[in-house]
Amino acid sequence: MFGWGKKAREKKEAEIAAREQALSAAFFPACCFTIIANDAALVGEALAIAEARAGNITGVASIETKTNGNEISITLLVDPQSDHAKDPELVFYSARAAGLGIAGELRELGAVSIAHLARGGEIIATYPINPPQIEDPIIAQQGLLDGLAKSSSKLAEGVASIFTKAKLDNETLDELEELLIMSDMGVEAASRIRASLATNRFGKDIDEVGIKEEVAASIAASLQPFETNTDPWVGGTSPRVIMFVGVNGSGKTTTIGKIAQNLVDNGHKIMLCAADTFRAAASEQLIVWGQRAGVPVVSAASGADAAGLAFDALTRAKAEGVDVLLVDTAGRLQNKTELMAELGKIVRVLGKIDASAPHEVWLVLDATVGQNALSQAEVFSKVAGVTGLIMTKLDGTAKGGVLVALSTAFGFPIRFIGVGEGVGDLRPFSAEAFAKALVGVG
Ligand SMILES: Nc1nc2c(ncn2[C@@H]2O[C@H](COP(=O)(O)OP(=O)(O)O)[C@@H](O)[C@H]2O)c(=O)[nH]1
Ligand SMILES: [Mg+2]
Repeated sequence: MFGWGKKAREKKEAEIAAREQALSAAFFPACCFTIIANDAALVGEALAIAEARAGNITGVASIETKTNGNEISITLLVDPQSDHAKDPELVFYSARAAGLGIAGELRELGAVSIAHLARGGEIIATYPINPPQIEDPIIAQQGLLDGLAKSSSKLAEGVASIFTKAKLDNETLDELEELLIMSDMGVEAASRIRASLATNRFGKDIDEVGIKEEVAASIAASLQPFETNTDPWVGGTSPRVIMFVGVNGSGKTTTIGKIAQNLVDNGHKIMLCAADTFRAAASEQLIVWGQRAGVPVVSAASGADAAGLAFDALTRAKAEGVDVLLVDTAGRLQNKTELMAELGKIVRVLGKIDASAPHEVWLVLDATVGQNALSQAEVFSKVAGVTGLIMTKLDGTAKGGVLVALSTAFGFPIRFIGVGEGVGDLRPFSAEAFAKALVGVG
């Protein structure tokens, strides 16, 4: 009796084991393309394009196709025994990138979206896929503003009004120190400059030009270590991926546009990625800059997954032999947690294609925010691993002195300064030129 019972149990266990094995050997879904043909007559053509592309995506072992009226769905299946089974998310991102190709070929025939699927086939999220728009370049307007001239005036005027005595005394030094602090340079740098001036000129004859030169030299010396001579566009793996971070309105998109044009003019092959998918206007603005420079812009509908888009862009950039990929990002500081998660995900996903990407993360800061730049630098350096600084809007009334405080506090190399809205209004950072302009000496 017991023997009979044991056999039945063994049989049942063997059945379960066989079913489990069959299940684990079965291909599982990673994602699903949904293609809506514009016209019932176009379904066959759209299906042929999509099937041919979908079958060639990395990690895809097989595809399942269904049509329902004008709607085609193509599910991409992964072999559980393959390496890709360990990272189905990667198959999804590769498929998203391939989806751009499908969307590009479908143009007149239909629209495509992609759903990210869990192993059991449930939909995790659905994203539209839009082919990048590449149109004829238009001539960019040159900025009319003349560089740093305005920004220097306040500090320059201040210095001129202080040094009215014949000899340098403590009272004059106090006033200078206060003026430097007021110009956002920070207490530490201001007292360092005061000390160097006291050492070199105390009790000696002073004249306005001489003092300005002394102050400028002292500022230049403190900024010198943050001037960088390394070429950020070459070296390491290709394409170089440079990500731009910073709060809304700091000048990221504009700076990317300026850099793109400069790189194109110098013979580099460039691609832009509009990973600020938060607002439609943000992508449109980058597309306009892309058109001016005549470079492709990888973009998506607003609300699309920024990390997925960055992945698509790098996949394309690699396939097309692009030298430099410039990635724009959103900067909603109001919700730091979400921002951190999004920027972190972009970095992680780019690293799936190239472990060293992004090669640079540049923090774009608006000079007109003064001391606030310090807290922005703190947040972004924590979130995104900043490798360099760009300060914009130094053509206005801004006290660019905060750059001195920033360098002292964070030690980031300073890459560029923005001195206007036009394409030509970007300068590589030079400690000496910056210091002289700030103080107003020629
Ligand atoms: N005057 C001046 N305006 C700038 C500069 N850089 C950017 N802007 C302007 O600042 C505004 C916000 O720039 P945008 O690139 O959209 O900032 P984002 O939100 O960080 O991408 C735009 O009106 C730009 O034209 C600059 O160096 N000087
Ligand atoms: Mg922007």
